[in-house]
Amino acid sequence: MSSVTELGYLGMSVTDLDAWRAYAAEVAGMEVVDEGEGDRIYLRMDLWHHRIALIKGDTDDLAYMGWRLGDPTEFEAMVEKLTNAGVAVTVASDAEARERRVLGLAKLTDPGGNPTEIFFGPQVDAHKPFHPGRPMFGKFVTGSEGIGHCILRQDDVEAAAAFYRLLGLRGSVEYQLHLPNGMVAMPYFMHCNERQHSVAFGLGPMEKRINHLMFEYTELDDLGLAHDIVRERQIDVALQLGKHANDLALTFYCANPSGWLWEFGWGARKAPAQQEFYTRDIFGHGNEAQGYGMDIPLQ
Ligand code: MBD
Ligand code: FE
Repeated sequence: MSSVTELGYLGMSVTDLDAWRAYAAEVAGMEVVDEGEGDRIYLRMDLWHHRIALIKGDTDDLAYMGWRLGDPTEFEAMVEKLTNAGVAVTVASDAEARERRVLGLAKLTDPGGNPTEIFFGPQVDAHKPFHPGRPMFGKFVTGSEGIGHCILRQDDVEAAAAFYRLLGLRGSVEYQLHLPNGMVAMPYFMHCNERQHSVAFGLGPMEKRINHLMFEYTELDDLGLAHDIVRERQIDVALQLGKHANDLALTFYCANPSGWLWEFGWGARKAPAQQEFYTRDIFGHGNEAQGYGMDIPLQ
């Protein structure tokens, strides 16, 4: 059975490209690439042409997410598997694949309505060293673990889990969180490689398609430096520094220029072979700035 191998790229619709240029480079340390197209800039995190496309638009939200397959055979097998399961999949034109800097591309929609793509053969600019947007001690954790993880809006958690299972991800509920209103939130986490989770959902209703993107530094000092810069610039922090019980990553969540969250992290463990669940995080992650959909009791 074919399976996606990583969350390879993201597209984001943004209203303020200039604010994003500064944030991505000076706060996160990503490399900004502008090829003069006018309506978009790219963010590099490694040798890939890009990992994130920022596309000027009327909304500040996820535009699409790209799941990688190993080669054309596995790509075709996935298109067939999805089609047989009744999922509408459109194989994209060569022009559309070129726009994404990949060899092959198909477009579909997940049960939450999130534009989803599968692809193979990303353009890797191996000749062009990664040049961070600000000094960095180390690098971003990518490689076989992909870009990071996303928390997505899904009204029907079961349907979402079935869809991502079809793509080849595995996982389940990893927390039972008792909310002040008496309800229990049971977020669902799924993985397709060593990254502990590449996608998660089930945190309740959300205004946007995406709550946060998590990415990871190889060096603790880069997380500390990013945290200093965020505090210095007085950027909203929704969840303070803390350590998650599931992936053991040290992270904090701060607002990006689109008004949703980026989770800056370091030190995650690898995906487990078997499932377990937790009732709280290990330490920290106190709620600070409200209104970003992360007003949940993790500590
Ligand atoms: C995560 O990355 C996360 O975003 C939440 C809410 C819980 C555990 C790990
Ligand atoms: Fe997260």
